[in-house]
Amino acid sequence: MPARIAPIAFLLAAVAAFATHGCGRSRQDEHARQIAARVRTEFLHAWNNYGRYAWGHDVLRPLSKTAHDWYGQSLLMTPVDALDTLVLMRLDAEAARARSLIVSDLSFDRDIYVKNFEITIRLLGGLLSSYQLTGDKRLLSLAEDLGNRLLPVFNSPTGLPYVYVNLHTGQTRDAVTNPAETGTLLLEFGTLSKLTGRPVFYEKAKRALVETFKRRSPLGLVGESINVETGVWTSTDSHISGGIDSYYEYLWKCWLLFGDKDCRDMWDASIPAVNKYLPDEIGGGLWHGHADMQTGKRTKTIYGALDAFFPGLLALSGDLKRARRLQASSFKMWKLHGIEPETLDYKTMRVVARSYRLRPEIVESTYYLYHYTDDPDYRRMGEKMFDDFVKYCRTEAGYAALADVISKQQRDEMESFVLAETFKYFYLLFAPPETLQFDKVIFNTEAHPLRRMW
Ligand code: DMJ
Repeated sequence: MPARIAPIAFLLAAVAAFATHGCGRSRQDEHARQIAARVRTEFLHAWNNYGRYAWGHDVLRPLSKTAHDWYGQSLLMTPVDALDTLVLMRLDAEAARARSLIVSDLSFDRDIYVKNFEITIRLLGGLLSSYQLTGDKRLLSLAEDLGNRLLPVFNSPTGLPYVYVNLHTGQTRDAVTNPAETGTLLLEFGTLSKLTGRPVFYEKAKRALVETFKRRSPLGLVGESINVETGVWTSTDSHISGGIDSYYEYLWKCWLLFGDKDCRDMWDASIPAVNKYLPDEIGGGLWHGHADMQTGKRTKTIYGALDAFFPGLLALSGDLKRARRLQASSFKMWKLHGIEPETLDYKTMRVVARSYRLRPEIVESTYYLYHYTDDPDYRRMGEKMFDDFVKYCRTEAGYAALADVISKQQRDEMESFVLAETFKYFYLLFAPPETLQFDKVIFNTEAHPLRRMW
């Protein structure tokens, strides 16, 4: 090729490649929009059936088409958990109806013992994020009233919260808890402090997080259960699964949301131990198992639906290499029976706990990984998961958990997190990025986006 023609040919080839890539990209985006629309339709199917059979109650039971209230009287668990998803999906009429139900019917002055952790992540988190999205001050007043009623949980000798508190009397009960329940409060309580100008919420929740961290072992690991009166561990099993999971999540996210350096220091002091003692390399794949917090010895080779949040957290904290590898294992777990089990022995690849509770964690991680890598494989992964989710869990009246991922037998359960989290993360994975500006928010552990403003 003559020397003068070479640059022109190169330029033309580059333009053609760019056009093909651009074309491919817009086809992919168009496909993604179609899936986002399907997710929205399916979300609406679940929401409308909640409305038809369980309006005003905590949750819908999708097989019997009945309602269930966690504590015998309703705290509007589903509407509060679902409201910000309704807003993000631009389901404006439904959001307005949910909001008016909440402001007219929700009262926390009730003589019932509630679980502090669940009420904080679902209701306090839901009210705060919906307040920030809508500007409706009544939602903030409800959040503050709830925050006041939850505060007595911290009145233990250690400052670690009791498990239950009576919303009317302030009495507490159940001293044996775990790091997830003691350490997954600061995003919500801290946000409440910032929005009300009352530091007490931040201080109490932060102390609980610090007191948990202070009790880590010399290796840097925390255990699975702890007594809030003595501060002594009652189980030394360490892992990233249920009971510990979101403790790590909040160490990092509280640094991001509040710029609280103590949180970053606690994360920095904790994550090397997690990366050292929990990972297992099996057949070229990376898994995370259990180890004893004192000795670091492997105790179980179990991984499950709850552990699957960890790739997302790794990605958020900048460890994309590990995040990608662990996500590949989560997806392998999903594909084993066409939908993920609650737990799996990754050494034998046998299912240990057979249920699928419509959990969001694997979808959440897929969303984070797609955001950070822009790799279309993560959308393909998400599409496969969404297809399976619809295929096995859709019912005439909503979405039902599976009692058994092998037989695909359904169970009469649709937790509020299905609408708060599972559908929201599916939607955000495929929706245009301007639906929610990722870098402007931090999701609490129930997928309620809290605005980064401090
Ligand atoms: C949710 O309530 C939260 O994500 C919590 O952190 C863990 N479990 C469920 C969803 O699986």
